[in-house]
Amino acid sequence: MKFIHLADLHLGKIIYQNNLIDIQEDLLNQVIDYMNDQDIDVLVIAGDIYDRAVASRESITLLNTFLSKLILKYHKKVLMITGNHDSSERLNFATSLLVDQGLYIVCYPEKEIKPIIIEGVYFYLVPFFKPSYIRYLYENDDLKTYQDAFAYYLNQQTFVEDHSKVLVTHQFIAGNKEVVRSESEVILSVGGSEIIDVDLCKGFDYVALGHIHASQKIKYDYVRYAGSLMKYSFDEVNQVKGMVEVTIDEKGVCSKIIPLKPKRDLIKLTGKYEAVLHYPNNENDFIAVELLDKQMIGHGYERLKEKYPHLLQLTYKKLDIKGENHTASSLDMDKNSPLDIFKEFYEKMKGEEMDSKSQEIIEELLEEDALYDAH
Ligand SMILES: [Mn+2]
Repeated sequence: MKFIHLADLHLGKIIYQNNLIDIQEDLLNQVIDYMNDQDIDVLVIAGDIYDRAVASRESITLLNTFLSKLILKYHKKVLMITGNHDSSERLNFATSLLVDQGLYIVCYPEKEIKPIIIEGVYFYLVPFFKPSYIRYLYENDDLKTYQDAFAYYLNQQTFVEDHSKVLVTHQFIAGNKEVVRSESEVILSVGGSEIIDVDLCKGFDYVALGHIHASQKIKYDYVRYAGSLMKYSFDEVNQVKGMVEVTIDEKGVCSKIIPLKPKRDLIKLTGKYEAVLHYPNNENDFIAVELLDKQMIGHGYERLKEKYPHLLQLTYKKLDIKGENHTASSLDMDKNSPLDIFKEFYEKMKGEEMDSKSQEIIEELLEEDALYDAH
């Protein structure tokens, strides 16, 4: 059988005040076209459907249209889990609506996973969870880390032995090699305690991952992040974005990325001002310009904006500055506590010290690890 593995759609995402919904809609239509052309009947979405817990009206409409087309019009099956950006409560309402037609949405980890069986392949859907949820589900207070909770959760399950099986999850699964990260991802917890060892996923024929925005395999050929639907930050400009096509047959499992072409791409242009001003193309794209000039260019932004109407960012790489550097990177991240760093940031942004009431709020948030929830 063949299926498409997508993740991190982040519908409704806004970058630099630009709503990406039209581009996302076009990309999702490309997914539908490809599935129809290639006669692929199953779509797996490994979490982060929406960009925000409170999804915008247009992103809800877009998802509804997308799912209705796939399921009601083209009779495809769609398997979905929630990611850390999604609100389980908000996606959960739809879970039973279209089950008979082939829409499976799992928003909370089930005590005992009920696999979805399609053409003899067993799909196990594990939505994003924090350790606290598994502690509550099994009344086991010993599960402290993401790794503990994930290992325990898988251990509670009985997986089929004599059939191909696919695990779908949005936890941060990593191997011994560095994972390619992006600025557009949200860190789940400070200090890397959210990382789960990929070897816990052994025994599956394919592991469909969401959460990390660069499409990549993790240690094994069959463990794969699909990556985000499109580039969501300028550090992703060199990544290939798209959908992963997975084939499972008697020969085994293979997967390949099928690139998707956005109507408007994120591009980074580097060079001296005069050169960048005369580069060909890219007038239609979202642009970050990195100038190599040593001096600031008067009205540089305005003039570049005439050439690139969707210029979003202008930085200087080699500027000679005398005196203090006021960029965020001058903050001393190593020496200070998270609270100190936040205070310094606050002062730089607001030009005044944080009052004690605000400080209390920030302390509480840091303590509860609720900074993550706010995303
Ligand atoms: Mn994401």
